[in-house]
Amino acid sequence: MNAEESLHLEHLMFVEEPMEPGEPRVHAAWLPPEAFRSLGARRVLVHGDGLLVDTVLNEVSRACARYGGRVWHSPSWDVDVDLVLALRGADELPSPAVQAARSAAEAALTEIGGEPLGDEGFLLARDGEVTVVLADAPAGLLYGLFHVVRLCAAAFDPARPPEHHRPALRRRMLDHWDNVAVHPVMGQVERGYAGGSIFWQDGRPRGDLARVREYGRLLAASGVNAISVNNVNVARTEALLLTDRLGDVAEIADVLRPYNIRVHLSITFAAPAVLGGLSTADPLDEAVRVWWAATTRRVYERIPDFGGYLVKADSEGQPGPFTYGRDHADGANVLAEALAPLGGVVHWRAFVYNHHQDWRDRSTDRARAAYDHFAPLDGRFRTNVVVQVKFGPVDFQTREPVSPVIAAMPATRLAVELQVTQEYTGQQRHVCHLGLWWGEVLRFAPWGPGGRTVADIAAGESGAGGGLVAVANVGDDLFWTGHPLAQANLYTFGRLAWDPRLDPRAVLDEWIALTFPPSATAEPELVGRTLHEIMDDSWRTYERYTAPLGVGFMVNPGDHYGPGVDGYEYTRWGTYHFADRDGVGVDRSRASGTGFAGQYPPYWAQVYESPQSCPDELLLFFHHVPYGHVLHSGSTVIQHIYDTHFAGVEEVVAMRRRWQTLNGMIDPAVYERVAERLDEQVRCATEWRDQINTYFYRKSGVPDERGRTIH
Ligand code: GCV
Repeated sequence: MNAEESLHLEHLMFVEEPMEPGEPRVHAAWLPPEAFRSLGARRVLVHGDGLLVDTVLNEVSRACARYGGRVWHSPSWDVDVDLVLALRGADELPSPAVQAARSAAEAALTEIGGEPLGDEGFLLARDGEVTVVLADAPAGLLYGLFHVVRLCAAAFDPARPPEHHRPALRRRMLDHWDNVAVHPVMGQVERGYAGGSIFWQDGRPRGDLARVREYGRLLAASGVNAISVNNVNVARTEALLLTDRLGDVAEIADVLRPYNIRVHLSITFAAPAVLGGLSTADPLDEAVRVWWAATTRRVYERIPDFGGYLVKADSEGQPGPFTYGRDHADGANVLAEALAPLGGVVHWRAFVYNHHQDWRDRSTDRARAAYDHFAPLDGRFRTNVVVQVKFGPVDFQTREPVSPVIAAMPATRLAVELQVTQEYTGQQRHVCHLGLWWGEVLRFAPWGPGGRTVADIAAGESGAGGGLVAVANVGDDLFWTGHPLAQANLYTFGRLAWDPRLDPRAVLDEWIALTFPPSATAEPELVGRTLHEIMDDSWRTYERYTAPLGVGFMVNPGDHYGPGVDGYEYTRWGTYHFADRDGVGVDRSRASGTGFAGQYPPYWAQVYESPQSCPDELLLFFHHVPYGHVLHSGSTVIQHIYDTHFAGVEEVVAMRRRWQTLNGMIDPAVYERVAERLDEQVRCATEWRDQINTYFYRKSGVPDERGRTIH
């Protein structure tokens, strides 16, 4: 590619102008101007009013200004158009042709079932030469617009049958573990791998609201509709966001509102004492109750559509109701009572365990903790409490079983929490596309095959469930996520939260087509194929060179990057693998272990109970077995460890080779950043392979049957 061509590509892939004068241009992620080409070249009528309709109008106007189309805002026009985006409740349209198309779309809706479109749903239908998007509410129009963008020319295909979309999950939320003040150990963003925070800097708002607005656009285009703006570990400065610094939160809410994103806040349970000057934060104390009610009212005076509170209580040193002899239901309910009349929710995290465990004590099992704490409280939470459960019982490991809490609280609204930020999956230095993994989790049926799934539980009856939440992976990095390919994890989270039945590979296709638009990419087919080859299986590749068979936490303590096989083995964190000269793994059976397997409904309790029926990929999570134990795959445990670690590194080397074939075909800045990171991935994967293989060879004394180098 010559200099002029590369300048041209950069122009198409970055947002039009630097967001602040003098700032470098930020990568446009999945909304480059070029992704709007098909829409922007058409005649578009937007029909309806309101803040979100204005957003739609602005998006369409921007696209049309760039690509030569035209836009009208009804009702005063009698025009011929290619696309109508209309609110159903809005008046008749003056143009007979356009009104006819709109009526035809109404008829199509009746034909495909006539279900209400709901607060966020939309219909897309064709009538003759016109594409019509109908919505009952402005948010539906916004999501309909981004659907048209995603479909590109296909949205205008005369043969396209009518389609009705509405989100399966009502709340689709990202939690930012962003600190306002830089934390001495965790920095500006806890577990952040993409630079600083887009919201906060050195104790103050970062002040770049244009960047926040751009973030809102990206989230809306993926389907996300809620964020929390500060870390669940709440220190003194962050606590003040609830009161003295509420204006800073309101500013963010104002900027995100046009994208249908509601803002939530992590609060400290000790707030009545640390902010309110009370002598206690006991949830059953009348003064505490009054304080929460008054404080919450003030929040809503400032932010009328405030989402609610997110709370990490009695967990890893955060204060909570245990201090006062109360339980989690007491704690959550006092906040819920304050929020209920104002339409807010409490997201109360179930990530509660003893982080001062004695490694000598084999009777305590961290995997059991969330269930032991929360399952007995089922039915005690107010209806505006959402208990937020990490998808696995331990802590976002590369492979864990699905948390048994998800099936244990039928009378409670549950949200399932995923981790987009790659704390344990390569920290955005490694390609690790998580869509496939999340798809597996969401489709898991806790009562056995064919039964309700994790996604069904998060959706709840008639959408009343707690939804899906994930820890965000963005920062002030030029590519948003450090590793440009990690943008796909963020996009995929939003899309799966909108519709958990989507095939993650198809979602990746969408992301590729938007981020590397065919019209701006040399050899788009080759680029798409290569990206699939690199990304599709990358989570499994990561698993291969790191954590075999469901064993977790063989990482360096503290930063959790790179191999540290015994890093957590003699610590207080409850994360052990128990490798000795004979075998490895944690016995969590009922018969001889910690009994964790018994926390599942009968089908899975039985499957996980015995090493014979336990799936290979979770064997060491549930059982301590000899190195010679034969897996269902036919390999022994020790040979599996060797084979997967050798294979994992080979796959990473192949990824790097594949990436090199894209040199000159895509935006050079993206190319270079990914190339750099792949070098690091090869280095780090090699280190993993050699340390893990050597460790287990030294423990077991069993040589590799293929005689490869183990140190
Ligand atoms: C925000 C893990 C992480 C912590 C994180 C915690 C949580 O333990 O390492 O950084 O704290 O999870 O989910 O609260």
